Amino acid sequence: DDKTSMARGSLIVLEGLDRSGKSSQCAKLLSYLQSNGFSVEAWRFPDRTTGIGQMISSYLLNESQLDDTAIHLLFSANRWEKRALMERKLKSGTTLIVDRYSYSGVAFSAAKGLDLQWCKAPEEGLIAPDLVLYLDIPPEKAAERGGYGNERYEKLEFQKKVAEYYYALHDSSWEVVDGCLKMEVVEEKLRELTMNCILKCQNGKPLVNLWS
Ligand code: FDM
Ligand code: MG
Repeated sequence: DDKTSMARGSLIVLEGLDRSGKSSQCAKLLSYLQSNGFSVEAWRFPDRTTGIGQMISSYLLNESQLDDTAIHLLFSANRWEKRALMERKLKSGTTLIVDRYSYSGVAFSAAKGLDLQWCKAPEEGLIAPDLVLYLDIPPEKAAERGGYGNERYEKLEFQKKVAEYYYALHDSSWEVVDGCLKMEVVEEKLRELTMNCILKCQNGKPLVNLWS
């Protein structure tokens, strides 16, 4: 019937270290897709606007302390509280460009010393991204880019560990893009990969859950 023949949107996630260019590239991709007539929204995790998101934000700003396990589960819960809306958007044909997702969730917590498999468990059942665009940049290079802010995790030694765990999580949904290339070159590559993905999803690529 008509409902099933409607083309779905794509779940496209940008991942990478702090200062890898994710947020700028998300904004560029959003306006490119909008100007080409696509139904598209930009999301980000953590979503600091919810109750859980506010707890996460105060933790990141060092205004509160939380057990590593507890904050890991809050980051995950922050995705779970958006899951139903995410599925509705995708099924109604809207593409979502998401700045960070489960891969950040696992890589950052594992870098603190939590077990990798344990970190992955609460993400199971969230919607799997159709495409993960990983902006690859050496941690030292990222640190040089105007410096980090004052949030927890924005330190070179920690970012090096995060990078190692990101590589361990790399799967078939990933496209690694050299984040050291000129901004316009990165932008063009992301556009191309995104358009391919949107077409595949429109042509019936099924929506599946993590970790597949
Ligand atoms: N972060 C982000 C996590 O530790 N776990 C998560 O699940 C997510 C989504 O939060 F340092 C970390 C990554 C980063 C910090 O992210 C805030 P932004 O993109 O700088 O707001
Ligand atoms: Mg940050």
